[in-house]
Amino acid sequence: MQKAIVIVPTYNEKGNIAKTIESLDVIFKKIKNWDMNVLVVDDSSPDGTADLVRDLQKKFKFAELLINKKKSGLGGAYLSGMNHAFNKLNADLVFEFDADLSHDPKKIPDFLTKVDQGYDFVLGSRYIEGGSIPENWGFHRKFLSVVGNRFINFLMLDFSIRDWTTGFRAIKKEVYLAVEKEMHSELFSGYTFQIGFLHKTLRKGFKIAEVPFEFKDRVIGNSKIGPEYIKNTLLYLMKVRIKEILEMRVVKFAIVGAFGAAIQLIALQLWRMIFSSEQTFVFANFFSIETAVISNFIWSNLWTFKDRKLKTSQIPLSFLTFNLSSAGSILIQTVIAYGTANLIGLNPVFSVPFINYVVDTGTISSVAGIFIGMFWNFFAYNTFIWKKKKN
Ligand SMILES: Nc1nc2c(ncn2[C@@H]2O[C@H](COP(=O)(O)OP(=O)(O)OP(=O)(O)O)[C@@H](O)[C@H]2O)c(=O)[nH]1
Ligand SMILES: [Mg+2]
Repeated sequence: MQKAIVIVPTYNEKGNIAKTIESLDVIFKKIKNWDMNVLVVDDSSPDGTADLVRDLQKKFKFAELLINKKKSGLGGAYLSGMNHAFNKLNADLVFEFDADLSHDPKKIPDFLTKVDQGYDFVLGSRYIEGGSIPENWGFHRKFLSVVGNRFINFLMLDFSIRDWTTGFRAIKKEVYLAVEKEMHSELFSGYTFQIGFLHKTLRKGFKIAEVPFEFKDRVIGNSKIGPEYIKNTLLYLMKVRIKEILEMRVVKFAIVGAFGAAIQLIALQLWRMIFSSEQTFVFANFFSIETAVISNFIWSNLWTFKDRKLKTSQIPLSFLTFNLSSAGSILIQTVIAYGTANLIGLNPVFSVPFINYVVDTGTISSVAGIFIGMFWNFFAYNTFIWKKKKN
């Protein structure tokens, strides 16, 4: 039989822990296909939570206790708890479960069903059908929780998960082993642990499911969560997303291209110091284009396609191809402009208010030409110059 351990972190939960363990016992008795256990992780709570747990252990044989000498924060408590559960107690699955009666133990069998169906990570969700947050929460708290989670959806461009910040979770050993090494940072010692762990699980391609539950407010004891929690969680996710977006090849390509356009304008001014007459302007123009092409080639090789970096011996031929590709892009733009002027004519389409700028079919075809030219370049770089390495 597979072993599941419900990890319950506690800090000053003397008033709640007995009830929590009793209610877990009730539900454990109904679960037949999993070996169910509890691991309380107490950070030496000054209120003596640990002593009470030791007392309870006499009656509830499934309960283990792990004590951290110092207060280690929620993330610290879960990391030490998971390490103990998976490596010492041979768990196959752990639950994250609050000691303050906020999480409904009756939902545990639903989590197990999802795991039996092949999911690796199950979230107790307040924001899917059947789930809820307490009605008595003030507007402020409701707003932050609901809007915060929807904001995370947009930030992640992922709408499959509804409750990113929930603390009621089931996590398989495989997930823990894959993610754990990246979690030992000061950054994850507190509540950022939850969003960090979930994000990394998602990125590693594990199967995630949600089951609904009705979140109950704590009645006894104090919430340890502070306002920094929301700030830190969102800051963390924004940083991660900016990093992820900057790592996307198309985004790098666009940045290199924009940088190249700026280089071209600056280079034009410099080359005009040498080719200063009207007759030689065409040289200044040509050399400024070539300066930008060289810059684009270098940055593409060092950054955009750094995973497919060219060998020194490949550079001359590749640089030639790169020039041909750029020329192709200019040709595309010219053909589109020429075609538009000759076939449709330069007719006004609309005028921009305040600046009285008239957008005509010529403007539109130029913009379209730039995009189609960029598309061509990106295609050409990928297919002819920085070809995907065969493995
Ligand atoms: N071991 C340990 N447990 C902690 C720590 N901080 C919080 N906890 C426990 O983690 C669980 C969740 O903490 P709460 O303070 O209830 O935070 P919350 O549930 O997110 O917030 P509320 O909605 O206000 O209840 C509880 O069981 C706490 O006792 C900590 O530093 N160490
Ligand atoms: Mg709580």
